[in-house]
Amino acid sequence: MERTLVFIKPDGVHRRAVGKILQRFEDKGLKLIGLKLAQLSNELVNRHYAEHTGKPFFESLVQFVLAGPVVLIALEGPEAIAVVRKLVGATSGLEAAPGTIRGDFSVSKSFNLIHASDGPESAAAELSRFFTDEELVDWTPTDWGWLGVGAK
Ligand code: 3AN
Repeated sequence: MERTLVFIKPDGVHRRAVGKILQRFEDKGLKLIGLKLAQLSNELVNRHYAEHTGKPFFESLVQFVLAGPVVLIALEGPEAIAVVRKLVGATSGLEAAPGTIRGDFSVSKSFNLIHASDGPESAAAELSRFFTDEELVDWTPTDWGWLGVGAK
């Protein structure tokens, strides 16, 4: 079982796509364990995108993510990190496959609606960057068994 961090970027919030995006994760069978709307701080966004510092798109990326609230989402499920990345699709909406979130909602490299952790280390770091331990809720969905979670 894995946990991963997703946030819907300001374009997704402004475009009123929050419900549709959350639905994709619920439909797949992932468990929602954390959810909140937040206006991120400049400091937090800079820390989050630190690996892109100095790249040509860095300043516009930071301004874009600061340009409205984001919806922070923590999810749990079998192989959740890779499963969520597949649901999200390739970075550019121009390249992302139809059926993925970016493939269905984006025609842009930068206005691509959503961030998702790309590995176990970033998932752990990002979950603790955006949620306190108390904000992550441990619970068992009643349909977990019917989704085959835990089955061989
Ligand atoms: P992903 O979000 O698919 O993991 P990263 O981590 O390579 O992609 O990039 C982080 C964010 O930086 C992307 N979600 C996108 O908003 C922005 N970005 C990445 N590459 C470009 C680019 N070539 N032009 C504009 N924005 C970009």
